[in-house]
Amino acid sequence: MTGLAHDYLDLDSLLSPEERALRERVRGFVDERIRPHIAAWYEAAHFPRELVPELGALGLLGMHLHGHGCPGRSAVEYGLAAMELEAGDSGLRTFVSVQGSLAMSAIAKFGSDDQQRRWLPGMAAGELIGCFGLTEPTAGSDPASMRTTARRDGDGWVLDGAKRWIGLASIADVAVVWARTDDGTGTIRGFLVPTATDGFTATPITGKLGMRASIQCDIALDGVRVGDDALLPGATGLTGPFSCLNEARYGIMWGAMGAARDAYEAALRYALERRQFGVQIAAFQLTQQKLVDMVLEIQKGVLVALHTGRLKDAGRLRPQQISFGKLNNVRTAIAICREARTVLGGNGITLEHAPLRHANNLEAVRTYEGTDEIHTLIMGRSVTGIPAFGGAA
Ligand code: TGC
Ligand code: FAD
Repeated sequence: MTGLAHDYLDLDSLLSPEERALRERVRGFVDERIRPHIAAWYEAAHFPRELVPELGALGLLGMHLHGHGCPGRSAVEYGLAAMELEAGDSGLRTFVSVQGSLAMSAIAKFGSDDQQRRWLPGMAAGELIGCFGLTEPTAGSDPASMRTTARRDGDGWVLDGAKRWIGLASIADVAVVWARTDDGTGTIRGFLVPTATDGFTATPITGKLGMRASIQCDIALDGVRVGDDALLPGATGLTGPFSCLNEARYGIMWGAMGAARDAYEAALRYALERRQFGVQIAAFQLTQQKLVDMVLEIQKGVLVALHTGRLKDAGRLRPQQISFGKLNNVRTAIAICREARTVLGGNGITLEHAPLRHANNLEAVRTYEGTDEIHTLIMGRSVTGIPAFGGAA
């Protein structure tokens, strides 16, 4: 292994000392608290809930939000943290993403002062957990077709419907639920539903072939009665939830490169040790081509993420530009992880090595927060001016 093996173009030189220091802190946490246990957690389909307060203490929950106990770090720092966490496992990055970018973002962007005071400090500390319910059994890529309703009832609201694939719901204290109101226009609004409310049930989805060290649930909303103080006052229409998706999609473009880097490094280490036909397999031209292709794509993907982060920190990032990084980096990361698995031969099929675990996780990552197809169509609409989502688009 040479000096160029880990950062070929010296992209580190594009980071400030503070950014590098934060990255090293998260990397150290992943090495110490996640790496030694992740294979066992993954096999047992176990989410290590005990890490949640530690993630809070590290300042990783709602880390780019300001006020109410949130750390107020930059978008680039958030991205670097996401990259390190996902080098450990996508399940841990997705926890931080759902808690910080989705649930906390919704409260920070659209909540009242009272709502922010009630929920954000505890969520930033990891004492309270939030989830974000947009997707439904029959409304995935097309949230505009959601059927969950919010009916005015005296001073409050009654929610009825179902949500599917909702991260953390069974361990959450509060659910951000998006529902169609009966105000005559059917406008979509967001509600902060304490999960202990009668009629709210979350059931973990089992049998997953990826994202096993994390929790996703079916939610049933059966006459869930909440007060008017549960309504997020600042969000009207789909722009509300979509603005939160922007935050999560941004983090994902960094995270995917973390998984890819970890898979590449596993392949490189193995190729330098493993011998066949009397030589290290790293001495085969075909193996070197695989490793070099990985280096090319990881470095390009990190550059895309870093540039996107700098645009975000400058307040110049447009949602359509986030689709570039989400689509490119996740698609690329899956290809890298699968190629890395081939370098490991049969041993790569086991949980002893990370690449196939990462690839399986990334199947979920490429699906949530907008599938490859949806981000292609968002970019296609931006390039041509023509929506091609089908239906009434
Ligand atoms: P469309 O007509 O395009 O837009 C409706 C309104 O929303 C506005 N808007 C946005 N605002 C902010 N950010 C964005 N990215 C926005 N995209 C659209 C838009 O301007 C419009 O506003 P207004 O005022 O004119 O009404 O909406 P559409 O219904 O045609 O949908 C377009 C499409 C397909 C792009 C959208 O539905 C979509 O993105 N679908 C994908 C769904 C998705 O990503 N779901 C994610 C669920 S959460 C999750 O997966 C968590 S994973 C865990 C983790 O993050 O780790
Ligand atoms: P569908 O929308 O049914 O898509 C099926 C296929 O059809 C896909 O290939 C899709 O790209 C394609 N397709 C759909 N529309 C078009 C089109 N117009 N043109 C071309 N192709 C199209 N949701 C939440 O709200 N909160 C969460 O916390 C959350 N966490 C998740 C965690 C995991 C692990 C997973 C797997 C999902 C999670 N989701 C969450 C849901 C996720 O956002 C949806 O799975 C995703 O939006 C896709 O919806 P769908 O699964 O219903 O697929």
